[in-house]
Formats: sequence, structure tokens, C-alpha cells
Amino acid sequence: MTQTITLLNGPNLNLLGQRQPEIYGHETLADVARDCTALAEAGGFALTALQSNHEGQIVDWIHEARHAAAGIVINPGAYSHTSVAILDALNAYDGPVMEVHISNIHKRESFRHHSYVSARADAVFAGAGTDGYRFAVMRLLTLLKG
Ligand code: DHK
Repeated sequence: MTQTITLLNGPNLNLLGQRQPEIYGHETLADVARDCTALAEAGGFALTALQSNHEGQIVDWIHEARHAAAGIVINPGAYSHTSVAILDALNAYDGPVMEVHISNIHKRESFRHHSYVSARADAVFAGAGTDGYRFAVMRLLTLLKG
């Protein structure tokens, strides 16, 4: 049976391509999901792309991934900097976790410098624009395929 990668995006990332393009670029989330799906499929995996503006929904999807996903790619958006709940959910997940930030959070306001999720992530991609998602899927495939 084909294994699945879960791609999770947090708040405001549904506006990718429209929101502050000087920071987040011109690609839409649909563009990102299309490319990540193609990469995953080329590597022999399926990909489920999900986005929510609600913290509890993201926690629920991480719980579902415990039984459904071989690995997770997550951009928690602003919840990176605030959510112990998302960190706790990821700590209850056994597979590899890739954390993505489109912008270089360390070059921005100080409140963006700390990410709770980084305490769990196996790799962090920040500042590579939306390419960071593709890099994260590639790294995940390397880990999953041994
Ligand atoms: C996306 C957001 O929405 C911000 O709240 C984070 C992150 C940075 C990003 O770079 O992808 O601070």
C-alpha cells in the first residue's frame, strides 16, 4: 500500500501569493501542494495537503497522521511562535517531521525568532521561500527511503 506524507500549513498560509508577496512570494498554496505532490509521487509516496487557520484543527490532523502518515512537513505559520499544543501533538507522532518557514524568521522581528516546533523537528527550512517546501519533501523522502 502506498504510504502518505502529510503537508500541514497553519494560519494565513491560505493567502499565499496574495499576502505580503515581498516576504512570502508569488506562489500560491495550490502551486506548493501540486509540486510537493509531484515530488512525493516520484518518490513512491502519496501526499495529503491540509491548511487551517485554527490551532485545534492542526492538532487533530497531527493526531490523525499518527496512524496515516509516514512523515510530516509542517509550516505552522504564527503558531510556530506560540503553540505548545502543536509541539505536544508532534511529540506524540513517531515519524520524521520537517519544519518549513518561507521567510528567514531569524532575520525578522524578535518575536518570530523562537519556534516551539523546532524542539521536535528533524530539520528546519527557513528563508528559502516556497522552495523550502520542496526541499523539505526531498529531505523527508531521503529519510523515509533510508
Ligand atoms: C509564516 C507566517 O505566517 C508567520 O507568522 C511566521 C512564517 C513565518 C513563514 O515564514 O512561513 O512568523
